[in-house]
Amino acid sequence: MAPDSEFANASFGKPDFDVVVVGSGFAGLYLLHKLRELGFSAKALEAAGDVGGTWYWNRYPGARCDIMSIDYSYSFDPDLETEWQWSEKYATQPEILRYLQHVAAKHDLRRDIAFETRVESATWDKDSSRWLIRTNRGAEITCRYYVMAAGCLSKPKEPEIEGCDCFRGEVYYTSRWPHRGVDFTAKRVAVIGTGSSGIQSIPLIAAQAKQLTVFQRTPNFSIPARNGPIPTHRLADYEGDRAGYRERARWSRFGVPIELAEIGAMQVSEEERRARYEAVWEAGELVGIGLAFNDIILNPKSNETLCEFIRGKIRTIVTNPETAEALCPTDHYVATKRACLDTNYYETFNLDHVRLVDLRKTPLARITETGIDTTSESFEFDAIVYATGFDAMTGPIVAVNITGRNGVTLRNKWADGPLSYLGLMTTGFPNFFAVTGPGSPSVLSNMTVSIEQHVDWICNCLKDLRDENLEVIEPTATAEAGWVQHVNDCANITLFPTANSWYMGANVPGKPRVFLPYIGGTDAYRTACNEVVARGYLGFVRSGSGQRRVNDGVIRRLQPDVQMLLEAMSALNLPPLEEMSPEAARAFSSELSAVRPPGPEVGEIVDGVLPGAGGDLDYRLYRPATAGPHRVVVYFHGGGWVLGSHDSDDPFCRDLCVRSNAVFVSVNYRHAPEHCFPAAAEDAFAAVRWIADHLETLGGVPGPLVVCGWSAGGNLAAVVCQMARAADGPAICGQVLVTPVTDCDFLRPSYNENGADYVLTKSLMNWFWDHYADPANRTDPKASPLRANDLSGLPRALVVTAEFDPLRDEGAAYAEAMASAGVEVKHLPCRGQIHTSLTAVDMILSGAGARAEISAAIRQFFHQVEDLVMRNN
Ligand code: N01
Repeated sequence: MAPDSEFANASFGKPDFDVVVVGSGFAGLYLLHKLRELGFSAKALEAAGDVGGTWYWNRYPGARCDIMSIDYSYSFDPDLETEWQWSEKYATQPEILRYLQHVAAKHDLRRDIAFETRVESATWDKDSSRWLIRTNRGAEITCRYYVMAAGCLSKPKEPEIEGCDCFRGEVYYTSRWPHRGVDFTAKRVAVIGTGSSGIQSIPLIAAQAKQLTVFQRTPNFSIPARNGPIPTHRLADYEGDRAGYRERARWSRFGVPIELAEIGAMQVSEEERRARYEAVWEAGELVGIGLAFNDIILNPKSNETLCEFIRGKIRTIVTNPETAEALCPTDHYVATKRACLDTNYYETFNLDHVRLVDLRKTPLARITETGIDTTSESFEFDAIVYATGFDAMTGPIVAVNITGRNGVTLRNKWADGPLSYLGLMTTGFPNFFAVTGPGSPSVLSNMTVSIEQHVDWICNCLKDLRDENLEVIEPTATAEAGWVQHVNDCANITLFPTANSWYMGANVPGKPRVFLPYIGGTDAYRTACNEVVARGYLGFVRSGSGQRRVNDGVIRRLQPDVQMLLEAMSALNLPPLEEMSPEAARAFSSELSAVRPPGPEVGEIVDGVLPGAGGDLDYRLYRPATAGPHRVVVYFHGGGWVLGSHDSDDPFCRDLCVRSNAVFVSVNYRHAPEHCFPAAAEDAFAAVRWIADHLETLGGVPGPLVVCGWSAGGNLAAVVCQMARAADGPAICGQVLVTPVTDCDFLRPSYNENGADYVLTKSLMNWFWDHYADPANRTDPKASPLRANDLSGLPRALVVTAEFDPLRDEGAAYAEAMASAGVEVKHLPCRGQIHTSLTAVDMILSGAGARAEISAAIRQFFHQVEDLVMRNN
């Protein structure tokens, strides 16, 4: 190790090093190499006695990678790819450690690593713009940039079991396994914990021990690794074009270049579903689990089919039915806790000397001098193995006492959960970086790919600072808050937050329940990081040499699924509707509608015809599956008065029908340009009148209606309310206007901000208006309801607007105007949504919250009526 005197000059002049790196695992080694290459002076501080990080400490029997070896390796050194041959599909810990030792030796990295040196504190000194690092060896080191590359799973979690210290036999932790190895021959052994470490080690411990007892609190999903030679097709793919293979990995969802499924689990027959799951089971690849279908981590029903498939396998393998049942996970969706790859894990429980103790049934009471007591039994052991996991992601970072500007510690700043920009930096801690920190894909990706991306980004950032004569970089508070929001938005459309996993911090008592990694994908993440740089380090303040460059902003403002949809649409290069004839545009939008998910099942769908203002109009009625009669909502579809029909918003109507438990009658109306203003408005009003008169025939409850509409349909719903007020009926108890057209004026800011990029464009709105109404008619309140002289006395309203919609401001203006006129109005602005996204049921999952609020409002409108009736009786 390096002598401490090396750091003696700490507080004079130049810092001791440009960069201090903590850790010498995959991340620390590459960082050191890259920094050197760029001419930065750097020192790595490592608590262990040698390189390897995770693979230095986790030496328990059976420890292997669970991403294929060829993928779980560096790509920065092309020679390494040919000079190192992996012996197995999943390399063992000793082989991975040898690989890292080889890399360290090849690039002569050890000379810049201080081993057995644990960083205890790091303090930012604003006057000198330097970090002061203190180690357990009493050394003080100064550096300009401080990088934590200490791994995500490197701080073991306390077992939190009473009596841990009093056991007199042998005690082992999978995360700190003795280098000499352990011989369990003829011993009675206990293993506590059935995560990846337990699942990998249990079969090998069982192979040696006289008796093995596994204490399981929560069963985990595991699939057979089918270890052996690297599959030939994959090897051929890799060896055929190594550079291309690596590049595909970099731009893949999880850092492994495999094909993503394009279909949901519920969209295929049971036979096909089973066939795909069998293929996953046979392939023995962790990333394959979530890729059998594209909605495994999104849709509970889809996920449950895979859960049940794996449970079926467990029941087939494990011969004792009670043990099999105890091994079947039922408390979480598959993949929401890190799933495992195993070799003979479930088979091990068929051995006579192996026993499973289900701690859910008989909880662990305490560790005794001779063994373990559960609430119902006392066990005696020669050895206890703790495979109880880690204080993941944040644990290793806040284990160091890091103090940033104004004396704020990172531990305090992150007390309610980590706050970071891109998972790389955190506001208030200038020049401090984390590799694969919380808020980055890290543990949800192939770590080696994510590590290389982070190291490259950090090193390029330092180089850019140097090239621009700058020294200090720090994210802005806005950028950080925006990224944290985006990380949560990504997590919240998945099933991940439902599990008590270490991803959620749920395994450590008292740790805040926050989803720690970024689930948006390594590809999307890389794009965001690159974009930040391309936009002049958006979201950062950079300073030095008398300069201060502030580039405040948020890198991702759209909801993640909306962003993905826009990217997919942009890749399709769809022709603009406004360049088509109305007939062609109608045909085209019908084609698009045909491929969308169908929406939920309703009790009944009835198609019918009702008399409009100028002839018969089609309608489609959606009835809830619950016992009727139900209250009735009249719905008007979107489509700029030109496109669409009574069934064109089918998934949206189904969804609202189920959620609000009301009958929805979606009514067609005459379209422009064949029938211009005011045909649509008159039809809409005629339909509401007819429905009000036929409520009982339609299976509805007599009484007031709610009217609802989206876009141009929202316009009609608003207009109908004004017409009903003027005509003194029919009775309407609520109006729901979803991203409505309320005015013909294009001058509001949202038209400029959102007029080009978010599906509904300014030019398309022009096209719609041009077809619908002559300029002279557009200011008529029946076309522009915002223009009505008097908005008082209108029904209660919910107005829903989308942040990235040209119509946003006119919707908001209508809500405001009605409220000023005394109407009870709720305005629901939807962050990160576009004009078309709220109706995209089962495609835009982030819109589900808004649809829940719409339905709640509808229920509320009807409740208010019922309350009134009750009071009057
Ligand atoms: O830790 P874990 P791990 N009483 O947290 C149980 C990576 N990894 O070391 O779920 C009783 O998953 C706990 O029970 P519960 C991989 O990402 C990769 O196994 O909290 N039981 C659980 O069963 C992995 O996810 C590989 O109810 C207690 C277990 O201990 C991550 O590291 C190999 C308990 C802990 O499981 C962590 O895996 C190994 C208590 N007081 C690890 N406290 C590869 O294959 C905890 N438990 C690459």
